[in-house]
Amino acid sequence: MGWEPPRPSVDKNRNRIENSKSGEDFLLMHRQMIIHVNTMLSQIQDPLYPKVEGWNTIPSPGDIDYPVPVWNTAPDIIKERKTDAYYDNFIVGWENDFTQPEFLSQLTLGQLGSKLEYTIHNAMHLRWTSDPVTFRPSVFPTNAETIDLRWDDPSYDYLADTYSSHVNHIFWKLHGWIDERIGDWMNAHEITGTVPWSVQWDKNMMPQHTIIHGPHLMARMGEVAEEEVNRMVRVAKILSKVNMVIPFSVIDDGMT
Ligand SMILES: [Cu+2]
Repeated sequence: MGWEPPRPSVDKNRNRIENSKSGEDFLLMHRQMIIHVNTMLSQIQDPLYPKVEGWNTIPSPGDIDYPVPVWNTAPDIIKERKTDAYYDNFIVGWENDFTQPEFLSQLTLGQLGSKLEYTIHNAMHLRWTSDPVTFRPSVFPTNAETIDLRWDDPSYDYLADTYSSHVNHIFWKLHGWIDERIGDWMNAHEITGTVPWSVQWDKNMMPQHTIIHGPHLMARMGEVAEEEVNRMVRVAKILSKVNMVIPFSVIDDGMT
């Protein structure tokens, strides 16, 4: 659909590139997502969910509100991150570092984003994921239109798949926590005012006034289904090739 990071976060051997600006991309893209969602939430006006609120502290083992989902047959990398030992040996130390002015003052914003992404962030995604039961076949990004619509059902909210993780409510808890680290970093560097980004991330962002209510969308999908979806895909493909944001009138029409 044209979403593409402006620079890679890892090299061809999957080693992290900490001194590129990809760490800023990580932080800024997710901050834009949170702003976008908060705009939608303010229009929906659900008193039970007025805005995204991240974890203040990362839930410890045995937390009643955010238990670690049990998944006995999980791949080893996920199983390991779900253990109490992993929390004690890794998460506690990371959480401590990433909230410490002394640690944060040694890092550029890009280094902070890169370190966060590949340590505590990835671990939280895997730790709080549930068993998806069936796995979405991996599709090369340029063939995005071949992804079956069944994976768009909100019940597919696998936290370890970038296609669906944002549908899972835990996504907003953990990314809210990540987002707060930007403020900690600014305090550590005694920077006030706006965040000194050296990157931009607005090429393919949907306009902020766009809003789709779930039930309306579902009803509408039933009516116009394939033709409209195909048209949206074509529009998105064109948008990906131009360096500007065009109001997404196809979605706006009748669905807001
Ligand atoms: Cu994430």
